[in-house]
Amino acid sequence: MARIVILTGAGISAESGIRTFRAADGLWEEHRVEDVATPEAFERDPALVHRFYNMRRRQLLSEGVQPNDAHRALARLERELPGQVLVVTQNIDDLHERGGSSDVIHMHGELLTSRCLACGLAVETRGDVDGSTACPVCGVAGRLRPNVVWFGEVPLQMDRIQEELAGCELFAAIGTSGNVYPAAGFVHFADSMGARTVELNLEPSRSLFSEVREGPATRTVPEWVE
Ligand code: BJW
Repeated sequence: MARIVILTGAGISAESGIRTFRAADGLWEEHRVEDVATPEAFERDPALVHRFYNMRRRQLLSEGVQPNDAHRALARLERELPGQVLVVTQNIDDLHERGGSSDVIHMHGELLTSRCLACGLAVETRGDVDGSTACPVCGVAGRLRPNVVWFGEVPLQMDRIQEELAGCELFAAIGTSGNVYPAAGFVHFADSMGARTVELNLEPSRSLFSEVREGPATRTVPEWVE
């Protein structure tokens, strides 16, 4: 069990060039994330939803998008305290792994895999997907969906997350607005189980944290880790 559980959100990747969801510029082609990140949206207009994730996958794989000092600082913390640091990320990018973290839970899924609705397997996806793309495992065409957790779906590895939150000494939330549950409720749960809680955010969420450090993640996270 980890002594330190760290929840990260879009804010930790913002300085790597990935847009957050709820900032003033958070709209994509005039759609709010709540309108494209649902099973109903995918049923209604799969081409639109594929376009959204294809655009984000291309951006993530572009040369300009690299892990930043905040991702690297968390990896350093894990190296210094082996087995005691767990990162639970809401992000679907792979910047924690590229930054050097190894114990990472992607509770909202991963952009670089798709799930085949015919065979049920998750398959690596680095190129564009559309309504006719065939599954590389079972060969069935047109049944791939982004391997991400949409509104109304159950986030991944919740049993382990709950266990780790119940047993941790310190819970930190970095760059997340606290708008989306169940992640938004982790601070209350960890606090009720006796953990110290700290928020690192550009614009703090006004949730109940015992400590708040305000500023960009590339400054606050390395300072906090030192
Ligand atoms: C910086 C920075 C810098 C910027 N440095 N910081 C009514 C009440 C309560 C709950 C519900 C309700 N109605 C429905 C629900 C449930 C629903 C929900 O929460 N809805 C809300 C809208 C109210 N939740 C769900 O449906 C979830 N499932 C669920 O609850 O299942 C039931 C269940 C749970 C548990 C056990 C069993 C059953 C699923 C939620 C899925 C969310 N999916 C998305 C999209 C998919 C992934 C993707 O495409 O990327 O996940 S939505 C989107 O929001 C994405 C993100 O992971 C998620 C969180 O966003 P995040 O990371 O907080 O980003 P922002 O943009 O909001 O904030 C950025 C922050 O960074 C800001 O604070 C900035 O200040 C900061 N910042 N620059 C530091 N440089």
